Amino acid sequence: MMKMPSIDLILLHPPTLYDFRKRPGIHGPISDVVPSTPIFEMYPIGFASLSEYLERHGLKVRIINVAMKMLKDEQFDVERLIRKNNPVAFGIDLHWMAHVQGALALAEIVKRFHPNVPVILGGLSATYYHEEILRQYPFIDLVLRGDSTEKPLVQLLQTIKKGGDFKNIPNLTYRDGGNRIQVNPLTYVPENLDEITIDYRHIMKKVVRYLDPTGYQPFIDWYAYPVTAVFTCRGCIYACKTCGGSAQTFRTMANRKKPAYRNPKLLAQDIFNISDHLNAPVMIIGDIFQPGEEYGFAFLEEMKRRPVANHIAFEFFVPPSRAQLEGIAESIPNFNIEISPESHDEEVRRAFGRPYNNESLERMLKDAVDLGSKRIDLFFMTGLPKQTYSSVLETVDYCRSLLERFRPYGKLFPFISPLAPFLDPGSAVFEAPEKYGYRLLCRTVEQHRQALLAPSWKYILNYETEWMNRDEIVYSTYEAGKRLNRLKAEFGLIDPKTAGSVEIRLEGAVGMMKEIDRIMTIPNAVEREAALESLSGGRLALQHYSMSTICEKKELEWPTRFIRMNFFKILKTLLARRKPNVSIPSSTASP
Ligand code: B12
Ligand code: SF4
Repeated sequence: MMKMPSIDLILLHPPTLYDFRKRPGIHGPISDVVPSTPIFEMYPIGFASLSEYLERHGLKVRIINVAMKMLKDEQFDVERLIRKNNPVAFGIDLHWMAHVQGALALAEIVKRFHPNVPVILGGLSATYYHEEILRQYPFIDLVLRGDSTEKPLVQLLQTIKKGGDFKNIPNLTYRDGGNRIQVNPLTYVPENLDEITIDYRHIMKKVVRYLDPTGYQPFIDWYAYPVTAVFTCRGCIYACKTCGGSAQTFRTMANRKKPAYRNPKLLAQDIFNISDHLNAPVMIIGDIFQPGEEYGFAFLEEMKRRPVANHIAFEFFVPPSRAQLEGIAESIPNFNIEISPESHDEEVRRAFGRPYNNESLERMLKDAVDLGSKRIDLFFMTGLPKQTYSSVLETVDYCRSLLERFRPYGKLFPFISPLAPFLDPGSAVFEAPEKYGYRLLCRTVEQHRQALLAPSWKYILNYETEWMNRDEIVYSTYEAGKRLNRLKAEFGLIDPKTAGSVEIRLEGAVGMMKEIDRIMTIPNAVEREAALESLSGGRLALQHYSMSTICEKKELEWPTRFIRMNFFKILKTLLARRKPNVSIPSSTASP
């Protein structure tokens, strides 16, 4: 008799490049300002809401972060993992385009061992390329589109289990009996996020159920630095030109006409739940004032009722007013700020789509310092419209002027990183590159997949601009990184030892990139491959030069308490039965 699967859905998170443990390559500083390594081992936060929602609707779900398992254990056998698991369906994220090679490779393995088990792809990039994916890759059966797939996924799994027609499942693209691609309308687009929850208590329970802390681990250092995130929204009102999550992109790609927000009281409750269990920082994703001041202040009022000791990090899309910052300071004892001016040059910033000038940015910095922000992170980028090599370096000069001005504060951290590896599919620039001065080097899924096999991030980049070619984007990034690193040491933001090790790695990376450039000019492919294989220091050196080359990962960490987990409370939660945090707490009526 055939054994019934005990799990309905296994969600797999792939590495960017499946063979990263074998293929030499410098993936570069593409992940230096996010917690992941360049294989982007962080799974989409939506895995957590999918798992919670599906389980609440009677389905059994397991998350396996394959990228993390491969990263942690050089010998980890992916094929064995896939072979021994036999769920009703496998789900793989192709959310970030950077995972295209890894996601397809993993799907192929799944299909090889389980030809009759449906393979579902989801995420923003899968949404953008849904038809092309089903046309080109027979090992993918289904693509579930949109920024919100919780409800359609329940329907899909129930249909797979009980049998039935796929044609009534919203957001689904599939092959019919005649092998024709059917695209169901993308009609499931929730207007708010009150039914959807990211609940870390749920994840803790699953870790115990499957005895698999690595499979659920969000990024490599998470257990040492268990930073968490809460979500205000899906979608965005802004129109940054290279962003695949802009208002315009979500409209055309995900049929979202306006962002969906989470009720501010539920948002506060999400933070309280985290704070009960973890003493680490919480990042609020999405500017709390994006939905309007009323939303931001309603959230802050709620937070004021129960001040939490955790460091709370706010990201702002435009500089908040003094009154807004005062509201934060009154409600959150330890607040941190993140903002991305992208460039010091107002013309570049405007061309990118950020609607504010340096005066308002600096006014905000001053207010935040006055009001006791524990730390302020400024993010700048290379590869922007109208940005030249010298403009990139002038950004570092601007950082110097800010550091001088706020020297006594000592907690202003500038970062610079490249727009890499890919220009976001579906972004305004991706759709009309010439209009914005860009030259797109990859357009199809296959082109991106092949690009990821290149030996250095210079050759992976899917674009260049009228103002900088790939060489200039790459080497201006390293040069700016070097100068910024020195600046941080000079202003005491990092110790000389850290600065020294970053500089050594950076110089090594540049040397290795140049060596790869030389090898790439060898016309004979076999000789070229052989030369790449024999690069000095081999694969390990290449890995080494891909990590923390323009800044040290630790520089990103917000302050945290020494004991980061409340083990007693965690144990209590694991033993308790729990109601999900999806309806508005009764003690707090709507705003
Ligand atoms: C928050 C955020 C982050 C957080 C990540 C949080 C997380 N773990 O998810 C941080 C800051 C770490 C981050 C990093 C990166 N990000 Co980001 N990020 C965002 C942002 C601002 C919001 C994302 C969001 O709202 N997600 C909510 C929804 C849409 O996704 P979700 O809940 O996770 O998943 C739902 C669906 O996507 C779908 N789904 C997802 N996976 C699957 C799988 C299956 C099987 C199914 C059925 C469904 C499904 O269902 C889920 C639930 O309904 C967006 C911009 C935006 N406005 O959207 C950019 C965005 C997603 N990021 C982007 C990029 C490029 C990156 C980086 C590659 C940048 C870099 N070079 O460092 C890294 C990758 C990091 C990694 N994987 O390790 C691009 C992606 C473009 C593209 N198509 O490739 C975006 C669109 C815009 C941007 N440029 O920032 N990011
Ligand atoms: S980069 Fe701009 S458009 Fe994209 S999510 Fe951030 S604010 Fe919105």
